[in-house]
Amino acid sequence: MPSNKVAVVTGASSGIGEATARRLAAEGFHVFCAARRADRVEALASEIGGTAVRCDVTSTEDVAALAERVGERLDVLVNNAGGAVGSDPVAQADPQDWRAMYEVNVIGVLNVTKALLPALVASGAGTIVNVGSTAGRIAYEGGAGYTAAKHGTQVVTETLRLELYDQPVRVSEIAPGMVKTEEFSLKRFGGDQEKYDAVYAGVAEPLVAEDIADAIGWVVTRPPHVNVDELVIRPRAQAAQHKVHRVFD
Ligand code: 8X3
Repeated sequence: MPSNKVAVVTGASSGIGEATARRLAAEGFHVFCAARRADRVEALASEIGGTAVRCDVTSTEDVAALAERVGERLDVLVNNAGGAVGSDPVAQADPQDWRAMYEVNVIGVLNVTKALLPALVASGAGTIVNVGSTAGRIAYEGGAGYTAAKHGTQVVTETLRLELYDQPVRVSEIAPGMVKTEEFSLKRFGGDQEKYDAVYAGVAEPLVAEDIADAIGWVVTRPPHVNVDELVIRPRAQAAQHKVHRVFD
């Protein structure tokens, strides 16, 4: 179990980010829990003995303040903040939705990585884990804005690994498929509960946030010479994006 190690998790106010912050704290990390919603990360940080930082990853000022709080040394960065906005086909899609998705899923990763890279290098064995998606591997109807953004997350991750090949920093991507969290699909569908329910309908066991946190915990606790490039993780019921086993009584 690592000791005196420090991690940053963005988007830590709920879902995969929150579960990852808990998991890394259980692994012995001091976790900086970063998110826009200060009240939620404050509650989480006090529970796990971490530090809460109010941070919108699309704001360079917020990210600079995060880097300032973290200081000179950082062991693990989990770029988890991200998400989907809307599910319109290309013919009807709103460019504002697409810009918002690119901002958080790609520019957000850029902002936070740039700001924290010196501290990761200074640790002598840093790890960056970017939370991508199976949406960064495939295409599906109504998903172009999100899949384009998550393909971006994937390519940025790959590029970073090439650029840091001679640095003491590992770069990994976790690409989850169907994960049932309280907010992801609800936000995507603008709070439409029926559409949210339809995503998971008849799927007895979708992944949960803890399943992804478990994978991230494993990736970052491998010996420093082991770089897990990428993990694609789906529930057993989802053989492929469109191939989901649903059972209705
Ligand atoms: C979430 C996976 O299937 O909603 O990143 O695109 S999916």
